[in-house]
Amino acid sequence: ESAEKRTKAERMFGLLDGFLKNDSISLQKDILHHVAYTVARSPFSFDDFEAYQALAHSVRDRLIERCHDTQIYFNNKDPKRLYFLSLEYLMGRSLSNSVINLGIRDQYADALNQLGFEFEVVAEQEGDAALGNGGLARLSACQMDSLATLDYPVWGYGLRYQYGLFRQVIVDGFQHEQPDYWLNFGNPWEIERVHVSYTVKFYGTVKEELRNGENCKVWEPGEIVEAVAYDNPIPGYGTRNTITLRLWAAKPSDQQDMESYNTGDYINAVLNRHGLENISSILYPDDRSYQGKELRLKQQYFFVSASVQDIIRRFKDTHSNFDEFPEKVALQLNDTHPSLAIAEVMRLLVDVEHLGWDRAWDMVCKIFSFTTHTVSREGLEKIPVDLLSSLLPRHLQIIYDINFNFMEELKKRIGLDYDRLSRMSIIEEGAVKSIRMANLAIVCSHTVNGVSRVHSELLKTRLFKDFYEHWPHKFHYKTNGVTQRRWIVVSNPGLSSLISKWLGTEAWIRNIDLLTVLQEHASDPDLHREWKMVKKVNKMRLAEYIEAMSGLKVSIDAMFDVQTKRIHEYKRQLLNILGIIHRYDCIKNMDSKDRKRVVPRVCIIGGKAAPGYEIAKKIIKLCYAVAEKINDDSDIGDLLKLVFIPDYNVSVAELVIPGADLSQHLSTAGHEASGTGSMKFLMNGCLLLATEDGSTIEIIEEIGADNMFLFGAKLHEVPALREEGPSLKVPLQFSRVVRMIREGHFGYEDYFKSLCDTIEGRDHYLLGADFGSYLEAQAAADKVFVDQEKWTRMSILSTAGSGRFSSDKTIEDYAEKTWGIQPCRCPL
Ligand code: GP0
Repeated sequence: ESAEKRTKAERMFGLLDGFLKNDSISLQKDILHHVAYTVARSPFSFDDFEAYQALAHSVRDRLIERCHDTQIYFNNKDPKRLYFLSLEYLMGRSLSNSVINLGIRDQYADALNQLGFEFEVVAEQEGDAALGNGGLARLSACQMDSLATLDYPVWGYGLRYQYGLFRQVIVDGFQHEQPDYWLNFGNPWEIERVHVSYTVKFYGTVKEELRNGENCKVWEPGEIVEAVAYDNPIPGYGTRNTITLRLWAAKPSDQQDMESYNTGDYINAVLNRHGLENISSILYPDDRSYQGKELRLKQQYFFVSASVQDIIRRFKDTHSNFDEFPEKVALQLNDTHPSLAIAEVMRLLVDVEHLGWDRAWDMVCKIFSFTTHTVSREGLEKIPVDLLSSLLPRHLQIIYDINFNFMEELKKRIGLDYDRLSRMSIIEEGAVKSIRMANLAIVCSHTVNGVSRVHSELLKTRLFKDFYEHWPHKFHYKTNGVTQRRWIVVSNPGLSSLISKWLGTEAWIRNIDLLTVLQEHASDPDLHREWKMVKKVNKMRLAEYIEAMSGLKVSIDAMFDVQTKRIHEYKRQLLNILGIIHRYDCIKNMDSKDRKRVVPRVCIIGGKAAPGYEIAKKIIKLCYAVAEKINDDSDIGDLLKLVFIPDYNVSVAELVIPGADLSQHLSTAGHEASGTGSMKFLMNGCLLLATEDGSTIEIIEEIGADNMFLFGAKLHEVPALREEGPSLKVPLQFSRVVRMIREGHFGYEDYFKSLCDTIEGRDHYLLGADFGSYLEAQAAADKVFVDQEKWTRMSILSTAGSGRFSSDKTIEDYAEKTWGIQPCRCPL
């Protein structure tokens, strides 16, 4: 029989004629084939979007091929695998990134050319996959790219939201939110796996049953939903390895309530169940605020349960018992959002696999690790016990049991110190009894880390001090990073070829340490000339975008000064705007001789405000109001322009970052856990104007304080300044610009009143205290900009020193110290 099987396999292999070919002719044939049979258009007439679709499908075939080989290889080797659990991924576009990582961008560009299309134009047709909010979500995406490139055996898990992050539309300067129905035009980057599906249960009751003489808990659910897998291939660069990001979508299950179908009300029975798909429909747009919403909790559990079932199923495919489970499986919790996975693993091992509590607990303690991205106690997620008890009754019991054991263990160590016990408890008593998700994650993880060195220190000394004293060995530090494949090679092709030319190799794309070689050339006039040329081209591209979007013409000789990120009070976009008003006011009051000495600036601000965050929305409106005044003022001309770029997302970032001269990172010291935008600007040779906060502290160590513009109160100075409250002395210029807003210089004085009130009186984020040194740093930037040679040198040194902030570094660190995984490289 096996001989028969073998001949059959041989025959099929012969039919497939080996691997897909990547020469230009084969690619052209392939694209046309997809135009005709996938897009179903005439190969003699198709437009840019159809070309994109066909091209994407052609790339998809190649990704599938590699994905398949990678999985077969992993399955044969059976290495320890990492499972990365995150509720958010900001992938942006996939086309350019994929063909670059596959190493066939030029071949595709050539093939398209032969067919009468241009690669860049076709690539522009793709919409963003925005399944996340901000830094945390883009970090997951960068880390997936590094995990694939470094050949780690990994699966990413997440949710396939039907609506990604809202689109920001500005009407009369006010933010409006519109749904992002990104799947409307199809998604060639995912593979629907109709056979990979799991049932996920909600509500109901827990009963006790005697099974084989043992007391077992049996959860009888009140609602059942089906989770279906959608696999998104993530290709590594310079390797055949292509890993999978598996996203779950909710579908009604055919296992539930036969009865409701028998009542005769067939139509309503179907419609009611349709609502279940809503679980995976919307991404919550609030960056770091948790409102104890049931749907959000449902999303978390839905994604976690499907993922954990999938992980256990995969393990059982090749193992007959659980002995090796902790040696083969590592689970990474990206913030607390997926931490119900802990209770879910316990439930499956105890109630379904019947391993017994102690054995299951021992395994849980070996497999989980936890990254927190927040600095403040208010940023920590809590789940009301009432909510959990109705939605997931069995999980609540498990969490209570974990907490009971933990409290008993603690008492043995520290005695009856009730204050401390209640601070460390997973359960928070009080008006609303709730589960502290971070405490749950810390108790059950072997490793806990923050996202920069200073953040990790703050965890030990403030946020999780009690836990650090109890388990010092659990606390590690990691510094975030970003992938140079996306943030240099894809988004800044000019700089990318320039670097390769000067280093004489493209190896830096995999081995970022090589970037430091640029330091040797930092004063070379030839490099300066080419470096400035690249920046100029990128600024032209950005200027065209600004004009197309807003009608505003900007001069590319001006300094492009950029602050793009989510709008938050602590990130202090308001400080930037106050600085711009001050600059405007100064220019207005100058004589023509002094005006000649002003360094022209184009100030660019962009970012989304959470829909319910009123103050953040007012900041956006203020930006528009100020822009209207300045941009229309003929006294000012090209000396100062202000532009707000609407709907900032990954693809807009790819355009904005390479075109920036200066970038601003203004968080009040102690508030930005890490910050990753700064790393992208740094890689692209933008100079940073920044506070000493989060990862900036480590950037200073790499490139030196002389190569950036630093300002503001330091971490240790912040508490005393806050103490002073309304009696704090602030510069006259500060009061003057705030008065201009209050007095209606930019209109809408009633609307802006509450905004001004946040910075006068109790100025929690210390805009007044930092204003003076902010202006000094701005003046220093102007001064250097006039000296283009110095500026260019600093710019080169910024890129040259950015290597430590590659996510490749971060991932290697996690792999070795946290996850204990090894590369597993699929042969070419
Ligand atoms: C942190 F708590 N971050 C949160 C959150 O809810 N969302 C989010 O994006 C960010 C941090 O603020 C950060 O400092 C950090 O670099 C990023 O997570 C990734 O660790 C800057 O955005």
